[in-house]
Amino acid sequence: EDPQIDPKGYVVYCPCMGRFGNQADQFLGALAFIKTLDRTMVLPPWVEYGKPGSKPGSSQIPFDTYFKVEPLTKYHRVITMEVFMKKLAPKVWPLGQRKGFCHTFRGGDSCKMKEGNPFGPFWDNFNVDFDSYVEFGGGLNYIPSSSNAKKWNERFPASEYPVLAFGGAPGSFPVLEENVPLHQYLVWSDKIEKQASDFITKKLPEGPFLGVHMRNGLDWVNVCNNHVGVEQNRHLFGSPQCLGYRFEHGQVTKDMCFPPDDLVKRQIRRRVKKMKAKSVFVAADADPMMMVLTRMLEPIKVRVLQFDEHELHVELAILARADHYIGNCISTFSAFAARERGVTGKSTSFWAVDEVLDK
Ligand code: GFB
Repeated sequence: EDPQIDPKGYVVYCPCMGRFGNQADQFLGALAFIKTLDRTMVLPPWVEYGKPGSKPGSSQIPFDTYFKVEPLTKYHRVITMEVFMKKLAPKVWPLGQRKGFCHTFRGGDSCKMKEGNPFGPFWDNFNVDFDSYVEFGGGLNYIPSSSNAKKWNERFPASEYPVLAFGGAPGSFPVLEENVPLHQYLVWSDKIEKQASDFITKKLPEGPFLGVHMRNGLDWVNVCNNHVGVEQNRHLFGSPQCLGYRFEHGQVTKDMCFPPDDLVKRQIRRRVKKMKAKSVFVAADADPMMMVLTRMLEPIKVRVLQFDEHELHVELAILARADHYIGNCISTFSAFAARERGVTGKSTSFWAVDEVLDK
């Protein structure tokens, strides 16, 4: 059955900045903003880069590959981009009438929404070309407030502008404090959930398990070397999650960003003892320190495991279910699992800030 047309209009956008953790942070902001506009949110595919066997540039993975659509409808009206393009675009966003919106034109009268990667491949995936562009300028922004929404709707009424298309997510980065609880509407798809629970029941020994996330690849080393300690009271990616949005718990440190091996070992050992863990589940972008950790924990009969397929969504779903979790405060990837745990009141701490949030 074809979906009904929403007379209040739609918002579509490309999650064109960052990888999964960044896109998820901005997703929550976009969801909140689009709700204030009272338009239907078109759920964009996730943009992925450089997976083995995938096409060069970037790939667009349908939203519902990883998350259920239905729980989001409890918060607001949503539709996947695949369904929107197939069933509704021919009526509400026909060829010849596709306008792209941006804050400021980039040369002439264009938002250049298809220039470069992932921009071009994203819209091409849905055969979208923009016929004209609209500059919304200084008075309007993506803050999810009713006063801002009123200005948007006065300037761009749905009757005249049924679809607002943005070149990037209309949401803050990192996620605003008041939008963090929206994470409750992000529920893993059955496929991801099953892989996570199968791993937990089949691979992890019975008893409590500690989940840890390590961010130690080269890109990250560069972030920590070049951006930590540059300025006081400056957040770095996900850092509000442990420092507090107003730096209630201090400043970003090098150890928080890139904890030395000794610190990682100490923090894991202490936590394992405290919670009487039977196993430690490690997710890492680069080096999961398997040998070092196994050597340390084998004598006390604690197993160290990772998810061999190295599939980030399954790893996040496992981390979310751990009895305790240690994440990297700066990483928005770490933040995803921390938010999900927050929804169910599960405890989280962070490398080198264990003391602060050690509940
Ligand atoms: O998710 P993300 O935006 O979080 O980017 P950060 C990190 C990416 O690294 C993930 C991979 O999307 C994954 O592709 N990755 C990280 C992992 N940890 C794991 C893991 O445990 N398992 C697996 N399978 N993959 C920031 C970016 O990363 O890094 C910034 O958001 C910037 O935009 C900076 O690029 C260098 O916030 O951690």
